[in-house]
Parts: sequence; structure tokens; C-alpha cells
Amino acid sequence: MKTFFNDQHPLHHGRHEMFRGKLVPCVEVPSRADFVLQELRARGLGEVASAPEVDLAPIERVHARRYIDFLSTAWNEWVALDPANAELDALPSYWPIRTFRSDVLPASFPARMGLFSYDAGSPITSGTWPAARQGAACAVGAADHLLQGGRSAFVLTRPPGHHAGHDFFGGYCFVNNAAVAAQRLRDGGVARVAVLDIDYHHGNGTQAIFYERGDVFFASVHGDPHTEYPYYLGYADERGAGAGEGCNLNLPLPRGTGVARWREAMAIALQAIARFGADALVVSLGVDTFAGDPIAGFTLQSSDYLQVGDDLGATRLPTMFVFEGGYAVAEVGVNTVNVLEAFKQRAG
Ligand code: Q9C
Ligand code: ZN
Repeated sequence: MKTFFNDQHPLHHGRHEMFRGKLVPCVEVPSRADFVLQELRARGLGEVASAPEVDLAPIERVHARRYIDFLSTAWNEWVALDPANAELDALPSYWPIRTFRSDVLPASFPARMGLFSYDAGSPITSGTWPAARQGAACAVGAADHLLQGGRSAFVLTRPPGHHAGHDFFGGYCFVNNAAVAAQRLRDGGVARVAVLDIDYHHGNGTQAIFYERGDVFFASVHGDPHTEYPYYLGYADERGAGAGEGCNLNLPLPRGTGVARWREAMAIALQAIARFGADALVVSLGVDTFAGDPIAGFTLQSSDYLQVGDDLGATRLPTMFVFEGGYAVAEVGVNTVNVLEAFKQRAG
């Protein structure tokens, strides 16, 4: 399996996120990706390539122009507010809910930060944009690898992407790598693309981007949003709209869910993807379903990820994996590579 590794990922290194009235250390740390890289090298998973040179066009296929402009200039604007900000992470403090306007682009940078986000847990740092942009380039590389006949690929990047929507960041995500990849596959001639999101948290950004599309199926197995982040999306009654009616499948599960019930849910998602007639599969691979994850609530064990990879390999679809969450740093490499290696063994 060919890995596209974002070697710019350490440029994104948030210090703090706002959590219940306090600034707490970030859980989405650079070592996450390094542990995965180390593990896949140790186990000889295959070639590790860096991102191809790509312009912003594939990102603009899923993200709003004014949002990309915001992201690419955000750090400079943050420091321009006050030179002392260079030592701080940029976090929003104001949001335009419901009756506020979102058509006006305020001149104030803090106001724009709120317009383009939905939480205060996703710090923008000096290197957030170059890191996120390079991650999207890795997603394009992996999609192009499938378009050229490759059977599988892995995008090893951070920050993650599945919470980022058409024009907003949140949940540690800025550019939606899985969505960029799915759209790239469509633009390259793949008629029907499925995105399967198995991160602990619902992939609200990916769902929203494709919600009214009949050409991209989105399925997600995740913690029940009644109690779990991102709270405001990911319920079972969200089934798609317009041309996308029936092309969205949410399988929320309660906190404490173990591998048996979790695998049943994934099997239901895979059956729906087969019925849809997908020609290629993008897997948003978060391993925060692990029992030891510090911010999540399922109880999968490291060996269970071999079974997950085997289940995915049985689909026989050209498949690309995009790294999302997973915060038990010491185990994140083993858990992730267990999925990939078992996939490879099954799929050949
Ligand atoms: N202090 C992904 O897994 N808040 N994002 C949790 C913990 C947000 C997770 C609070 C969790 C976002 C890609
Ligand atoms: Zn997650």
C-alpha cells in the first residue's frame, strides 16, 4: 500500500484548546503522525511518498474561496492584531448563530475567525495553513494513485479533516482531506464514490459537503451525538436531501460500545455502500474508537483493528484511507497499521 505522508505536518502544533472554561493542552499533537510513520516503516507496509505538487484547485472544489483566503492569511492577521500574539494560538471567541448574518464578511479578524468556525478547540498556529494545504495535496496524490489503477493508498497527515466543512473549521480540522479526495475521484471519472467514516466522532464536515449529492455516498459509525462531539449533527434521521436523498447513512452508537456491536454497524454501512454501487471507497480512518483513547468512549482493542482491516479488504473496492483522529499516542501507530496491514492481506 502506497502511503502519502505529509512531511509538513509538524508545522501545525497547537498549544491549547478551550475546554469547559479552561485552556488545556492539545491532544491533537505532532507525535501522532510520527508514531504511525514509525510503525508502518517497521512493518514494511510499502512505499512512503511525499505530497505531489498541486495548486489550490482541488481544495477549491470542496471549500469556499473566502474560507481558503481566510485560512491562508489567518496567522498573519492574528499577529497583526498584536505582535505579542505570535506567542499564542489563535482561537475564536464569537460566533454568528441563527439570527446573525453570515453573508457579511467583517473586517475584524476575530469576527471572521468565528464566522468560519464552530468551536474553540481548534487552534490556528503559524503553520496550520501550510500543514493543512500539504495534507490536501497528499489526499490528491492518493486519489490520483487510485485513478491510475492503484488498488489502495494511505494519506498520513495531520491536522485531520473530517469535521471541516465547506467554509468552516472545528474539531481540530481545517481542510477536509477525505472530501478533497472523494471529489478528486469524481473529477477523475469515478462515477460513484463512497466515504466511510469510522472515526469515533461523526464526520459532520464531510456529511455536510456531500449531503445533497447523489454521486457521493457518506456513511458514518460514531458516538451518539446526543452525548458525544460534535453534538449538532450525526443523527440517524439524516438521510441526505434533494439529489442526495438516501445517500447519507448515520449509525450512532452509545458510549461504551465494544467491537462486536461496532463491527455489526460497520457491516451495515458496507452493505449500504455496496447497494449504492460504489466504484471507489474513501475511509476516514480515526482510531479514537480505541478503549484507551483519552477523549472518546468506545472500547476497541488493538487486535480488533486487524478485524476492521480484514472487513474493509473484503469489499474489493479501490480504497484509500485518510488519517483522522486517535489520541492514545503510544498505541496510535499499532492500531492504524493493524487496519492497513490486515486490509492489504485480505485485498491483496
Ligand atoms: N478536550 C477528531 O477526532 N473536543 N476530532 C473534545 C476534548 C473535540 C475530535 C474535547 C473533539 C474533536 C478529528
Ligand atoms: Zn475523532
